[in-house]
Amino acid sequence: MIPKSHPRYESLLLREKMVNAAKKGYLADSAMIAHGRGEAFDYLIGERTTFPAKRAMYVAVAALLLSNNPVLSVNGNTTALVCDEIIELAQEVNAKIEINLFYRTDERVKIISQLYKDHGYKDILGTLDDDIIYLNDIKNSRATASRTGIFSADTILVPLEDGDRAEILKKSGKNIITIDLNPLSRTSKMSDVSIMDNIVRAVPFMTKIAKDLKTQDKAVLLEMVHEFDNEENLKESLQQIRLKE
Ligand code: PTJ
Repeated sequence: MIPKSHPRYESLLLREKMVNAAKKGYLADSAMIAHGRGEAFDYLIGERTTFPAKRAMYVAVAALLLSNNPVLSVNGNTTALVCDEIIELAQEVNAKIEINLFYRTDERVKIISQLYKDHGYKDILGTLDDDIIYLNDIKNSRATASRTGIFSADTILVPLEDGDRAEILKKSGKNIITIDLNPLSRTSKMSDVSIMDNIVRAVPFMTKIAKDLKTQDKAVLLEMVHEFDNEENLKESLQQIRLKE
């Protein structure tokens, strides 16, 4: 039991979520390392949502709302930290949720799909009985793409991953959004919209934005997307990293 008075209470709660997920058997062995990297970057931005991150979130939500078949891709870490919040966001922007794992095993897929079902989301994609296509250019387990999900999606949220998938999905004409505390990651650099924020702050904030943007004209959303410059926004994000008191 972590006392609320502990100065690192919020951060310790997240660690506890990760530990519990590991005990349930659905985290990758290296998930804690990835989480620790995230913690370090979060510390350096003052564990707050920065202005460039907010701007990116507005654009990301606009893009999701404009899409015909948006998909939120979830892995072990994302599920451990924001399972309920991802379900809420999916409902708000009318997106599908698909399991996509770098360290894919049948056992992990089974536990994660059951978890989403237990949390009230029945239509989870990327499961063992789904119609899965393996994307040729991705030479690891992240190649899985559900026929009705990632394979045919026009916009995909790929949070908490670093690798070649964003680039390959983008080359196939899809619009890619990431949430990644590391603005230097390959995925952040290759995505169309990169949100440098902790996923635990970003996803609920995006749901709030969606409630607001849903009432806007399509033309307004299109303008937001067209005006956004991810490279410029990432530069601004990098400037938020404080190396001095
Ligand atoms: O569940 P699997 O098998 O798909 O594996 C998941 C991990 C995360 C282990 C796998 O995708 C991996 O190894 O990822 P990387 O290459 O370590 O990239 C994870 C990225 O997420 C890093 O750039 C971290 O900075 C970032 N990150 C970690 N925790 C958070 C985060 N970004 C936002 N919020 C976080 N809480």
